[in-house]
Amino acid sequence: MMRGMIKVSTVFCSFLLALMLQTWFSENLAQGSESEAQTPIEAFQQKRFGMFIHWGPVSLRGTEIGWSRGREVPVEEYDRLYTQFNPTEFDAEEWVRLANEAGMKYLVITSRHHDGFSLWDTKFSDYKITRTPFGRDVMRELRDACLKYGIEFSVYYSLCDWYHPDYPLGSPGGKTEKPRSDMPRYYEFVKNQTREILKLYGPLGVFWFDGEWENPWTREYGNELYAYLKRVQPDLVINNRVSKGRRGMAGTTVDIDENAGDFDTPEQRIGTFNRERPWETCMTLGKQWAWKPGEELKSAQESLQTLLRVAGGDGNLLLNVGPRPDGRIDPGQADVLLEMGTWMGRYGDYIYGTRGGPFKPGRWGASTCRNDRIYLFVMDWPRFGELRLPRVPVEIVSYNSLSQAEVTLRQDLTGLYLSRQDNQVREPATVVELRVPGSAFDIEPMAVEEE
Ligand code: JFZ
Repeated sequence: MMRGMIKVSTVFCSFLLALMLQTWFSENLAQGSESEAQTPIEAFQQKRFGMFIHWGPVSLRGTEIGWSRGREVPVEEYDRLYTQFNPTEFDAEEWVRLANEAGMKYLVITSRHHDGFSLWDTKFSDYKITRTPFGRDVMRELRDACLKYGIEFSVYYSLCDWYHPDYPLGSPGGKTEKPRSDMPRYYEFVKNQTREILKLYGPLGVFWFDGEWENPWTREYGNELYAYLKRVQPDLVINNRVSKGRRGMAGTTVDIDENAGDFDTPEQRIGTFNRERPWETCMTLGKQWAWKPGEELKSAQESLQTLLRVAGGDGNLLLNVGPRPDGRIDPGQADVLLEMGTWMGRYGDYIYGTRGGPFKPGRWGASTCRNDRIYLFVMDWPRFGELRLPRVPVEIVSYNSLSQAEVTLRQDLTGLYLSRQDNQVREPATVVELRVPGSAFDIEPMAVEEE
């Protein structure tokens, strides 16, 4: 039966009543199973969309954080930038309001990147934000703003440090060796700083580690740090870059039983469909993580389609902004996020708290599901005729278009066929809701054949 009932008989009425009762039970009883988070990692997954922030004194030069030290910017000059760093326009609430208006549910700030500069008032280093002309504890202000606006505060922390004398490797890019390093003492520094962050600014949502790929950092250090921090904050979520399992930019985890980490971290790409292992794509709006003047940015439509394909793969999207040296987020970056937020304000409910699938993402689009609903996000209609989706082993009870586009769905033994009444393209997607009997999540995920 598709939308609208054509004729009604007594038998059909009783069937309809039974179906309505089943739907009511499936909606209410299943509610707890899919929309209330049972564990910290499930709560993380349900957020689906977060703001990444890469910021530091390097924004004065507009070059890449960490990586430009000893390349575009001589080491001595890079390390003196903090003496001029005075972002007087910084307003933590403005940043957090932007995240909120974009539809982002968590925020990850670079507390200390590969350049060793700390964005908080750490007692374990003098190379920090409170020793700049600005003098304020940025992380304290961001955390407080996140609490005020209901955005979960999380922290990026680099395990490599090309500035710190005890860390064996230096700039450019870890390609040099320091004369008198002391890795055991550096590891104690890392434990002290990470514990300090949890004590001063916790509880955190996520400790987002990075910089683990270099030789001085070992699996033993990573696995011990993971266990240590989980003892300090048991419900903390930690990514797979704390240990040595992360496989390059793909961000998946090798030897998952040997390498600590709660989720995979594909970078600058949409991760592969995976419901068994939590994952999060991190991505820049331009090409550079830290602010770069005049950089070309991805559009809101492209970024939304990335979010839909990531959520459709059962992943999260951590989308990055690089604030300016004066403390403001570039209006160009803010505009993209605000345009995303307008769409998310209307359709976000079909992304937050859903699971990916059952139709796997592709050029065609993506799908999410929750309880007895499947949400289709059609991004690429066939030039002629209908969009064919694989056959599902249940009868679609009803469907309706959640966008303005008028769509028609028919089902037969060969699959689901979706057509639209007009050729109007709806950016970033035409959204269609399907209702199925029972749990949509239980439908076996299927790939969609692309033309
Ligand atoms: C890392 C950082 O280097 C980068 O600056 C940014 O913070 C990003 C989120 O994380 O990027 C890397 C580093 C190493 C690899 C991939 C991405 N690697 O070894 O494949």
